[in-house]
Amino acid sequence: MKKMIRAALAIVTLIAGTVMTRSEDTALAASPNLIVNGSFEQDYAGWTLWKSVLKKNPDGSTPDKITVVQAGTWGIAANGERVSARGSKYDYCDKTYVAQSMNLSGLTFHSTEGQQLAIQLQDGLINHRMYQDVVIPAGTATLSWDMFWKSLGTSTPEQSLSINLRDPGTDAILRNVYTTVGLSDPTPSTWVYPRRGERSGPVNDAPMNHYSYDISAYSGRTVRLDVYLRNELGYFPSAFDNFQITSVARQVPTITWQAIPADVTYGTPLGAAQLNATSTVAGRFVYTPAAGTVLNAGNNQNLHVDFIPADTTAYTSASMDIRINVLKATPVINWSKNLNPITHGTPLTADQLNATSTVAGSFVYTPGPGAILDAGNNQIIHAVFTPTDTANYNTASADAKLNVVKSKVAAVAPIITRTLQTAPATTDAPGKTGAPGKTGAPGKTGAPGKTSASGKTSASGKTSVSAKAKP
Ligand SMILES: [Ca+2]
Repeated sequence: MKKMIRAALAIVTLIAGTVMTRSEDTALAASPNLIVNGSFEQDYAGWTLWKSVLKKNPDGSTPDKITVVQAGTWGIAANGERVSARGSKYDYCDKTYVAQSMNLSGLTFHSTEGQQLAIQLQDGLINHRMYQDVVIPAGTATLSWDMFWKSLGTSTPEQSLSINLRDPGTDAILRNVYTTVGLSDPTPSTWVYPRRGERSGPVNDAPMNHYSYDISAYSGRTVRLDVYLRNELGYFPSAFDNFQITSVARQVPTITWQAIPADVTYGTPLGAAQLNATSTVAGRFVYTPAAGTVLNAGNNQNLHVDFIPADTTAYTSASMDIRINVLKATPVINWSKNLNPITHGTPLTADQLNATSTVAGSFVYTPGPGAILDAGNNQIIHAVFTPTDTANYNTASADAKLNVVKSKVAAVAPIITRTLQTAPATTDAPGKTGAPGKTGAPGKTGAPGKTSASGKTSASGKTSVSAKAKP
């Protein structure tokens, strides 16, 4: 009898599997389901089944699950199949046929994807799990499935069904996606989930409900999708089909930046006029170099921006580079356009050659310091400024006008010079050398009157000497 049932099951499975494969292909083409065999068309391929008794052994150790007394069945039902209370069902966890002991006359199950669905017929004090590890690529991710459950317990803690995302390494619960009662999960679902009895449909019918949950928070990692059934009471049937995790890859945001920013002059800090990238996606921009930076003069300098989207689940980061030209700055020269007049003969000094600049450097003037300009108005003095930082500054020049005026002091000066040159005539005054009482003895020469007359008529020294030689 058992062999016949097994054979019949095998045929059903084969037929169902054939039909389902086509359906799966269609589904895969339409939606990239990341779950292997999420609709149980290949029985439990891709899934790991597990069970364990709730209570510890008397010595505190966990009972070997292999030796656990059968208290529930991980079975597969065909669409529309009715599992009777006293029927036999193949248990894919223990790999044996198990007589069912539901307190109903039976349940009719409905697949929502393909021709098969998973059923769990709890009827004893035991935990059951069904899980598989799923690699979720970066992007947005959604977990959805169809489910039926029917608690026949009398108080909620004794029977519960939860669907979790777990860490494949530690098996720790990352996220409780769904639960019928509050397990001691760290992050209870925010779902308004049905309470006991709400899933009860028509007698002996197992209607499937659809569930969907955003699990984008776990994109980019591997998670363990886990169905966990806890039963400390009695009968607790459930059914599952069409598990799907779909992912939408992150998109690259579009960044727009003016391709060629206008040239700037050295000394201009980078600001909104240059660092003005935009995106159609919300996020923030990080520029290198940052705003406020003063670039050295030079062409084709790189400006880089990194864009960090606000929604890092749906969008990738992005970056962009553009070039900018920084022109040399021309130093500002501060110098009076009209210098204070000087008097002719006054050499140029720092009083006139006093241009300044806010930039370090040196001035060369033409004419330069010490030069004496001819008298005249509006004479041009030219200044050339050479900056110390020739990499970032141009040389610069400026002109100033200077009036050089004649003065009265300057006109008298030549006369003074000539007076000094005739000084001997002054010293050989006739009164001294030609004094008749001294050089000319009145009794001998008898011509004092000539000498005296000579000294009178001429102021020259020669005249006086001549008078001496005559005796
Ligand atoms: Ca199915």
